[in-house]
Amino acid sequence: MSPQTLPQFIGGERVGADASGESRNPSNTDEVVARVPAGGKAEVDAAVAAAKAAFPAWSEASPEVRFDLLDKVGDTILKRREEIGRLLSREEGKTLPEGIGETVRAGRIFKYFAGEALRRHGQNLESVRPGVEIQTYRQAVGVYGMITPWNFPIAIPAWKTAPALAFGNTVVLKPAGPTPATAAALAEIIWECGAPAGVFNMIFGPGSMGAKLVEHPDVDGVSFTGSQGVGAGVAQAAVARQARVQLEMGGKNPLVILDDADLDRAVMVALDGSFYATGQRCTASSRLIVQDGIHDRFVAALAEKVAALKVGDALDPATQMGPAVSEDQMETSYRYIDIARSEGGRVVIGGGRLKLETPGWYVQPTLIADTDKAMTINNEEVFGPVASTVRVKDYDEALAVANGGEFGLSAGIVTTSLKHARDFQRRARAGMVMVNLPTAGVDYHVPFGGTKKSSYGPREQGFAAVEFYTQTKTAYSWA
Ligand code: UN1
Repeated sequence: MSPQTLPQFIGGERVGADASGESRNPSNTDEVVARVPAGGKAEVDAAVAAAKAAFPAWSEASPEVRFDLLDKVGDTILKRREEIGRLLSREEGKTLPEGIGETVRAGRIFKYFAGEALRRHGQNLESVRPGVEIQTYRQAVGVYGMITPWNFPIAIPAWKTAPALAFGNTVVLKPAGPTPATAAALAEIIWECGAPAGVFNMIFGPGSMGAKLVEHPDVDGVSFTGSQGVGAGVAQAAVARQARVQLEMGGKNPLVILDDADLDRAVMVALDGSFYATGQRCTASSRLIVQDGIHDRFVAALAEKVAALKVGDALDPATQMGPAVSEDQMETSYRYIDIARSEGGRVVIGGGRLKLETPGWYVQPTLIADTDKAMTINNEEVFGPVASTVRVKDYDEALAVANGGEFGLSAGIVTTSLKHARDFQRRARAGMVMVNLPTAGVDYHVPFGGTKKSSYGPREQGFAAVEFYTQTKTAYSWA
């Protein structure tokens, strides 16, 4: 398949296809998926100016106009799920069912936020003073700058863009380097479905371009999903000029398995949470905290399933786990496996390099047992198919270990005890808690986000998104 050449999407014009960058198929690295223009400050300035110029008309358009656009975008994505899902899997490396599943999720997100555009978000209140009435409005904020990661190359752009547009804002989105073609497919659809010029812009370029976007004085709000290190800098730059900012970053998500757990359920939950999507989810279960009595049976049963996982080309129907997205990510996994070994972890399964017939960034799914909560492997995010186990004596110790560390995105427990499940729901220091479910794989119509260093600012998604993408105005009147 010959590579696509992508343009910049700025103010209704497809411009600047100089094609100096590229994305590759991680399942077969000989294959270039797309050639990408390398933008810089000029593209950021042009896109922000276009978004700013489009804001007054878009924010004052009837909510029905915004409903129609988002609903149509959602329908179009759903209709083209096979084709876009295939492109996504070819470019990102998740399996085809995962690629199609993510595409469907993106379509559903647009349809959800189409509805949000029409819903009542303001209030009428009585004043404490006679004759005075109060109304609150939820008003659009302005131009949003968005920086999105490669691991959900259509769903994350969707869950930032759809609410921004639904509530009357305009958007400049910079997608991640490894997955530009998938992001561009979304841009094409938003434009084809009739977004007025400047309402939605997408620009491609290096990380420094993202920094320019965050620093731009006409960008009123910034939404970022990516690594904790980059996120901290994004927040600093945004706060320095009092722009709104929201960050979604890493996780080191614990999955607690208690002695009373159903073993099959525990294994299924851990396998999905740790290894599906090649472990490249900020919500992945990477710390398996296992009670003494079930520990050995659980590790043996999980190892058996991990060993049987078929790793291969993302588009091969037999594949159960695709490659890492890039050479860097592959090397990161192997580096952390080495560190875990050197600190005393026991590699139960995987751990070696994986060479298949096609040249790809394949990683052996790896389970490391006998690790201590203080080890590097239990404190730093790997973002690959690597999980470690920590043995604990009882629920209290499990909760304490789960709550350790810098992150607090998602936390899970597998148990048949209502008492422990409820207690964990209340006391796990995480933004999302899962009982007998994987830590990863969330619904699209409810809030998403974490505590501690996992997240910053208002929650994303579902009914929470209105907080970040609108500003409240309180109006008083006397007549
Ligand atoms: C999920 O677990 O379904 O980057 C979504 C990530 C998260 C999204 C996870 N922001 O992995």
